[in-house]
Amino acid sequence: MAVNQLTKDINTTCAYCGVGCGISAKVVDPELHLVEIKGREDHPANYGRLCSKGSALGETVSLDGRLLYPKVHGRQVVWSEALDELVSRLQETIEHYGPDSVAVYGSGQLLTEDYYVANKLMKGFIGSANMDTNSRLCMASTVAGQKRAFGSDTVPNTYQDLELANLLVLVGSNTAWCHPVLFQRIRAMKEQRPDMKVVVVDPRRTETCDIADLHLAIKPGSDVLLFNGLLSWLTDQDALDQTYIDKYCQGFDQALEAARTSFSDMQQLADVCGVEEQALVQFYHWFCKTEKTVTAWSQGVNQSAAGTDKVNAMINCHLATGRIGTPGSGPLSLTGQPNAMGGREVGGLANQLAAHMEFTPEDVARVGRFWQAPNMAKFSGKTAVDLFKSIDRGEVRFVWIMGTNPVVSLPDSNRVIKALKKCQTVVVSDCIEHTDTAEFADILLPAAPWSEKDGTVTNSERRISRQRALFPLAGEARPDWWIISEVAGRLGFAEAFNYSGSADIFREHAALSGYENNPKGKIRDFNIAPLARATDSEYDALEPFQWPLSEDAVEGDIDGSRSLSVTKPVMSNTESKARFFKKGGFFTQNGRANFIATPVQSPLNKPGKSYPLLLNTGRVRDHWHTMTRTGFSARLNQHTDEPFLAMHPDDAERYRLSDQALCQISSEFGKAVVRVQVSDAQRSGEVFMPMHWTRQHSESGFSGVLVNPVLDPVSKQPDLKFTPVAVEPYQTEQYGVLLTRERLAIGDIGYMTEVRIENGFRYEMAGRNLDQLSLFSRFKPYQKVEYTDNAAGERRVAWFSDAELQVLWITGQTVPACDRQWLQSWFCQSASIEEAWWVLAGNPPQGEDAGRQVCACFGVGEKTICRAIAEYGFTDPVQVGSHLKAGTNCGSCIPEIRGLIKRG
Ligand SMILES: Nc1nc2c(c(=O)[nH]1)N[C@H]1C(S)=C(S)[C@@H](COP(=O)(O)OP(=O)(O)OC[C@H]3O[C@@H](n4cnc5c(=O)[nH]c(N)nc54)[C@H](O)[C@@H]3O)O[C@H]1N2
Ligand SMILES: Nc1nc2c(c(=O)[nH]1)N[C@H]1C(S)=C(S)[C@@H](COP(=O)(O)OP(=O)(O)OC[C@H]3O[C@@H](n4cnc5c(=O)[nH]c(N)nc54)[C@H](O)[C@@H]3O)O[C@H]1N2
Ligand code: SF4
Ligand SMILES: [Mo]
Repeated sequence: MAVNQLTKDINTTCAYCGVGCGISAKVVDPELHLVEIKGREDHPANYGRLCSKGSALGETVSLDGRLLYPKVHGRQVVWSEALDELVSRLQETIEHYGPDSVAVYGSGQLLTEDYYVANKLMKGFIGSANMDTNSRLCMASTVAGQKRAFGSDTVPNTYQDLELANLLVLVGSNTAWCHPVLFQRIRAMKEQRPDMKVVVVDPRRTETCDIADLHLAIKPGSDVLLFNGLLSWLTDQDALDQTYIDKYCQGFDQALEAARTSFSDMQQLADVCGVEEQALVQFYHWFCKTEKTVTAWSQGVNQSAAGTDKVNAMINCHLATGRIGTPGSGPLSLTGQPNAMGGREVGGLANQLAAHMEFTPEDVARVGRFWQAPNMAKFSGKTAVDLFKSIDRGEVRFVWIMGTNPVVSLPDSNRVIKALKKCQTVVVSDCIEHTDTAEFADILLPAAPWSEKDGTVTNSERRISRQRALFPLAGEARPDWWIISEVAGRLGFAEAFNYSGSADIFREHAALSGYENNPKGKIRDFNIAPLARATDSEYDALEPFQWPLSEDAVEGDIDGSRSLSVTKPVMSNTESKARFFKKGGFFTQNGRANFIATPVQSPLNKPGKSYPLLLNTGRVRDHWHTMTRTGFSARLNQHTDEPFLAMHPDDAERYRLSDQALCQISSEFGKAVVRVQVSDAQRSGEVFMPMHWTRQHSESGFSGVLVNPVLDPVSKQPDLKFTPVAVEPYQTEQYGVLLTRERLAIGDIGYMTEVRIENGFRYEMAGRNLDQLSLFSRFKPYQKVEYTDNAAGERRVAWFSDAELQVLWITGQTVPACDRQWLQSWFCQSASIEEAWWVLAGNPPQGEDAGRQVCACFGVGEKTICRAIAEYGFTDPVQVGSHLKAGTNCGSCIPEIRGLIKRG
């Protein structure tokens, strides 16, 4: 692998979300893994912008926590031993129980090249389609919905359309926090064109509502009805594009019939959706009148028992108005993971073959011919949730988990744990040594992380970008494609997996995309065939480009330019033209789009007497999934430092809970303990919990144990946003906050969350006899200063070495009300024991208290911002920025600053 030289700017792509921002990285010190990260000015996804997570990538590339050597049953081994063990177990399982007794569970965080090889091995050579991915939890409903409507999994529009639209409808998407750079682009455009309208459809009032002209806080799950109502309204208002419908579509009447019968009148529709009739009419009116309308969506749509129908109900409205694939209008799914789209292109889902092909006899034969595969799988395999159920039932006996942490991210985690405990062979490829899933691995393989691997990823607008290594491979870490190819070689398929590098794999992937894909056969949307000729150096120099790139594409299938220069395709493939379906050209049998009838189904699992509240789960601004990266950055830990349950003030009162108290949440599936966040951004009766915390950081604070494994019947995507739960106060005796310089294993004490801070860790704890925990004995070598207030039941202890505070322990019968940010700053300065009383006071002298961090880039706290607002009477985040710098770099915190201004 080519390792890029010191001081040279390396163009790569962000490791996080599906926006796919271009990064320009400069390695400052390869030994210390120091790198400077900047947004790439000429990357069409971000034009130089980055969000708080992207900007902090440099803080997550150290060797801290890394898995650097293969392990078999916890014992470090050399690669050949690990691979031989893996292969002999795999062969034995297949021999005894057949190919369907083994499975691979992959991830939208693998690079396209890794993904391609894994899929080829399973579906072409092992002969089972039991290869699914965490995209099943993420994008499966969109894939299914687009296939039903367009005949293919095609995203018709581009990011530019978000800026060109006069009406932007954001459905089930917290864009401000989850696709922050797109949010910045939208906000910038809205500031330029104040007439542009933004409608947010989300049961919660999220930070995204900061730019909303209208927020429809609908009842969870009522999106299908909302868009059925819209289709009916568009028809009544004569707002249909009859020519588009007649010429390019089919099934309109059935879809309209289903839409009309799903409600009786506007009032009833508004009631069921849980919004004011007037607000509903406003939304419908804007949609009717605005030619340039984009509907963009994410997990509030996909992760639902009606996810596929939600997708189709929205697409129906775009087809009916002919608003698709034109500048500023169309449906646009915002994908989550950096390479969710690349995974779809190589067929990572169990019901897909490679290069957007299906399990039809023709496609199976075609892919088999191309791969010269001896054992083509002929039918779809097991999908994520069912796959783990099959493991639990003993049907699947060998599972290889790559780049995902299913113990945390799948619903009903307790069942996943039970399944993994039972499974005969669990192989885990990961970059991090300790994850909740790796705990169950028989064989643990060190994969190369973002900063050490080379390949390509595809973002939400079909743009393929190169990811490039910044550092050499650390320890014995290897790229995933290499690991998989070594296994394939040992299984006897060396010839078909004889890759010299990622360029080799990419060429094969590109060739398959164009294989028998021409006007004489059935045309497929995904085509990058010209890149099959790219040389290694052309691949190395590849600039971001949008697919399709085809030499013999057919008129009408896309509306774009076909000229191509492999090294500079971005320059020639003009962005504004890279759209699908303006003039039909759908990938169905007869080329017409399908309207899909979407009758409203009632949920299987509703809140009731035992579990009266509805649990919604999702993301916070500065954490990524199961925290295997963001958990290592002190800066990113400060914005939301503990898992929480957000609830409406009425519910808090009803269940005797106050802000910051601990509560116990239970569902039919499990229990969790987290802190209460009282918030009128929640609808009453609904609570929200972040998905990020795991047993590595919070024994009791993880949501996967609670979430029900209810699936969408079409896409098999789990409904991660709709679980009935009950809450009650968490009864305990003592609370404590512990600051240490070393990481400690606290164990299960009731409630514990670990927060990474500058030069150390903070532990928030609750339980019994906390003072007697054995871990305190390790601080004996230090000098101790102690203060006890028996009346208040409080104890404060500080341990010092010569010139530093080493440990601080504050405990009491209530949550210690000390200023955590300020206390943590003592770890960043020298301190002598004479200063102990300052520290033990727990709070800074008046006026210095910064409060919870809001701006991650410049470390500006909430209280500092509030003081400036009060003192100077600021009315706009720009004024706050010019005074404190807060919000002037990545801008991710601007909605929160505006919220603080509003609060006064
Ligand atoms: N900061 C951060 N950004 C990320 C990620 C991350 O972990 N952290 N992960 C990335 C990934 S993989 C993904 S998939 C995306 C996800 O991006 P988003 O989908 O934007 O994020 P979520 O928080 O999962 O859910 C979005 C919203 O759906 C709402 N919702 C819940 N139920 C319903 C409903 O019935 N209808 C409607 N209309 N809305 C509903 C929730 O209240 C929530 O605000 O984010 C990506 N970006
Ligand atoms: N309750 C609830 N659950 C959810 C969601 C929700 O909204 N609510 N959202 C769902 C969604 S949309 C998603 S996308 C999933 C995400 O859930 P997961 O995929 O389980 O979460 P990650 O933390 O991203 O896990 C990625 C793992 O791969 C490792 N890794 C990173 N890069 C590489 C690599 O190149 N190779 C290998 N081999 N390993 C690598 C990381 O260290 C990490 O352990 O969670 C889903 N689960
Ligand atoms: S929006 Fe932020 S997290 Fe997403 S790709 Fe861009 S910089 Fe990375
Ligand atoms: Mo996702």
